[in-house]
Amino acid sequence: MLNKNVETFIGCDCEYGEAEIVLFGAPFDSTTSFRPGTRFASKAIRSESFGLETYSPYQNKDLTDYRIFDAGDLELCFGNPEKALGQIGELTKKILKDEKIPMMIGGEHLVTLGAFRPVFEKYPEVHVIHFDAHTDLREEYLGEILSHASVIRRLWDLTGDGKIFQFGIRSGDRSEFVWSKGHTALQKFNFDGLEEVVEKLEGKPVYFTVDLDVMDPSVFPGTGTPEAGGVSFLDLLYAVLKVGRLNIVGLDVNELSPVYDPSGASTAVACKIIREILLGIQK
Ligand SMILES: [Mn+2]
Repeated sequence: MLNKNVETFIGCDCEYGEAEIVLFGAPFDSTTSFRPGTRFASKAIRSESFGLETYSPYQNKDLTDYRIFDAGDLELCFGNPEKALGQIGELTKKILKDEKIPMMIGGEHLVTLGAFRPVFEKYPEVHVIHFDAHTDLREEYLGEILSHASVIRRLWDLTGDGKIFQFGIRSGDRSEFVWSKGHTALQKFNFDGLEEVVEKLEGKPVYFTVDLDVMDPSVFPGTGTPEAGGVSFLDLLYAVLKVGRLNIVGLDVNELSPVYDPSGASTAVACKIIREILLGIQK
């Protein structure tokens, strides 16, 4: 029998109606401050995912045992962040309405705001776990409040104090670190304290956002704003597995820039983390 040429992330080929998780790409990088290119990430990730096995020896689970639908990429409006965020929000809203978990592949980190708005609408008590090298807490960046450098601050506008838990952070303006005190829980450099946060948030709805630049540039150089002093692949993997125990109601992985990945290794790292996240959130 012949099949249509439709490329999905490896092992994510169930029908929409049956899916528990819906994967989609948000190829948007209009507010990237340093080196753009994340708009190419979701396509590269789908294509390179076929270099992976569907089976994870870390978790003894296989993607083919689960119901994951890959909706492909949104066609987003470049140059108009609010419009693009609206498009992301509409799709996320539909997925949530159908009682499925949206998992978005960015794109630059601003796309998180688009997916988070309808998640917050559905779960006003939602908490956020944020892995990143950067605080992303600026009130505005170069006069723009919608920026990949201010995305977590925009999430805070919605959630208020005490709901956002940041890990791996090692870069930001001094004022962002000062501001974070009392507003977010910010763990510098690593995942210390994650276990306690996971215990505290057990059973509560959680949105999980992973900026892949949380990893060290020696592991993951293919990103727009590389930041030395990051975590290893295994650090991130074990952290992801801890977060996977929670009631994840929406999530995203962002900031791979294939343009800066001539060896393909960063894309391979991104694919593997996505596989482990998809398997890790299965109960
Ligand atoms: Mn970052």
